[in-house]
Amino acid sequence: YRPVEPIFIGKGDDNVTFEVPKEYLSDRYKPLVSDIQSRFPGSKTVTIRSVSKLPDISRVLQLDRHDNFSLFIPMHRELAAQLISILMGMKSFDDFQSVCAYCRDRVNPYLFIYAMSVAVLHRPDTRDLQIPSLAEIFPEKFMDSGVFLKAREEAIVVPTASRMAIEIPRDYSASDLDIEHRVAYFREDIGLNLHHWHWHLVYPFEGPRNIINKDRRGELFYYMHQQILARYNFERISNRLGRTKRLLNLREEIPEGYFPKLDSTVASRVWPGRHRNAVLSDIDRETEQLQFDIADLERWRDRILEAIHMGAIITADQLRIELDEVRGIDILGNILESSILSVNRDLYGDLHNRGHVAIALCHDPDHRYLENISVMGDPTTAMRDPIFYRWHAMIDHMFQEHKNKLPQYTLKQLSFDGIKVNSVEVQIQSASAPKNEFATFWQQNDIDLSRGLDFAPGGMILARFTHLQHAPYTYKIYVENTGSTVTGTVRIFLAPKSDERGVPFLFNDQRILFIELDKFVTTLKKGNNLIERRSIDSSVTIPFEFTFRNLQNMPTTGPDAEQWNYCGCGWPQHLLIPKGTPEGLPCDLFVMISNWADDKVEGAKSDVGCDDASSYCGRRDSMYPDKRSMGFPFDRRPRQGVANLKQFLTPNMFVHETKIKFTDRIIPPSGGAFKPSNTGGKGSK
Ligand code: CUO
Repeated sequence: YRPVEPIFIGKGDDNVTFEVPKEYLSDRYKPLVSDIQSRFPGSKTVTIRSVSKLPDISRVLQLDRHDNFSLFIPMHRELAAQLISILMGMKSFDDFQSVCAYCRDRVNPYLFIYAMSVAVLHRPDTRDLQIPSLAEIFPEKFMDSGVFLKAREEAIVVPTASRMAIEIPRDYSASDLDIEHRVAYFREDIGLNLHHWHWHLVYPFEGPRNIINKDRRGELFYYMHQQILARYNFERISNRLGRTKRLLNLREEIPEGYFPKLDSTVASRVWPGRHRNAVLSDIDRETEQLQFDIADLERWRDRILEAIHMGAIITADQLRIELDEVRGIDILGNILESSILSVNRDLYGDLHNRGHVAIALCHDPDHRYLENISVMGDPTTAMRDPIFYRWHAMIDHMFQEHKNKLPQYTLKQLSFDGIKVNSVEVQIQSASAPKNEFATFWQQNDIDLSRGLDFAPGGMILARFTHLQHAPYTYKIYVENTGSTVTGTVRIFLAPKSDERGVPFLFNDQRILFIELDKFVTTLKKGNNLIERRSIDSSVTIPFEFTFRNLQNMPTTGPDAEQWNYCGCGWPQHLLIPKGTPEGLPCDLFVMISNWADDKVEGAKSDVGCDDASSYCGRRDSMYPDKRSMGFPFDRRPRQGVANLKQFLTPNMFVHETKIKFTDRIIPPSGGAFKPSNTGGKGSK
């Protein structure tokens, strides 16, 4: 049973078959067992033993194997939650593996992989199992469907040793007639979409409460998506586009169309597109037991805004809870998303999730054409569509309304007595490169499709994709400490200096465009200190090998393997720096050192095996490792009298003008699949 193999055997070893108990086989396959076994001669056999009592999965089977699956559709996520509970409830690893094998050929594949991935991620006995990259299990969700026809031809005709990588065209989803296409390289980036899928895998909004209830998950929902928007707007400004506009009027035509060119092999359908000027409608689809109106979305939005402006929400038990500066954003995040931690789903509804659904089904709101969800209905694909950012801009604005009501940070809260940042430098790894200039360009890399495409005669089939990349660099931060030895948190951010018209930003507009580049703790001795930090060590990103989980190079079992799973969540290193412009996009590089004594979190574990991307993804089994509000110090309006960034600065902060210079050249893959040409890896410190 090859389709099961990639889940549990991480080495890309095709010679493994799973021998499942006969009663597990579906009726269709029972007579074919010996024939199937004979197709894999000499393979290693893993015997699955039967569990004493098979769980009842009849409800989970209500989603047909050939339907699409959307986490945003309540019925689907309820089924997923049920399967997650079943898998989490298996007492031993053997039982868990056994029930997975039982479900594998019965349950909808998308639903199965999602529920199983959540379970693997959260079960204590499966942490050392490696989940292959979703881009390998379901490559159809990440690239132009045209690639698969070519891959089939290559697999069938050409012997493995002579195969060539199949290039994924760079401009396959639209032409330059659509100005939004200028940022398609970002929206359709494989690593970016993998990050989003992983984030939602680590932070599901429905399922067993012990899985959902992670420290500050509501706040992280706000912050991670706020940073997505800031980064998207940075890319837009790099490409002479205006910042994304909120989707304010839900009854107006939506000017942005999107045609993804993705096929679903599971659902045997192409993913629907959305033509220009589409209009949202009330949704009433019996098969998915899905019925809600645009008026519901408007009502929820207005109720939440009213709560924000009143500064308090009403719980289901009619209690009033203040949206204060410590817990307010977290409560609001769970309400707005919404997750099962929402304190009152009856009153505040399910705004963000249902918005995804209304957009994802606007081409067939009553199911008359038997069409499936579009890309907005799936966290794996949603970020491809320009409307994702407009919808999230609307959601983010609501969060900002709350933030605007909070007290401004005082000078005391922002300062760090005795600490002065004297200078900051950025240097890319090239002796001839000018200081304080980031360098971006295109890079090609390969991904193995053979796990997700079950072609005979098998073997590796590479797809070659082109993505944005930057030259690795080092920060040098010069700090003076007039007191005794202290510990500080270094916070590094970057924002464009000017808006889409070339007009310098006012602080209050620029602050929400600052993207976090790094955050780390360091010791500052008395006197002068030089802090050096490499871009590849960023607390925001995961290295290229984590994004694509290079199966050849990765541990498959043991404690080392554990971190690879959780670490699938993280901004891709290759997108750490936005594209910039050929002449060099002027930016403000901001560095702040805050007092770790005020930042540290009692109970935050420091050695949890996966701390590569904690800024956006948190830390496994640990409190979020920074007590300050996420986005600090840019998450609130500035104190009175601060109009620009310079006026905002206290001595423990420093701003340096930098440029991002983009060169329109493509660096080819540096020999074989997955090898990053210049990103290194955190393990190589
Ligand atoms: Cu991540 Cu709308 O939440 O997609």
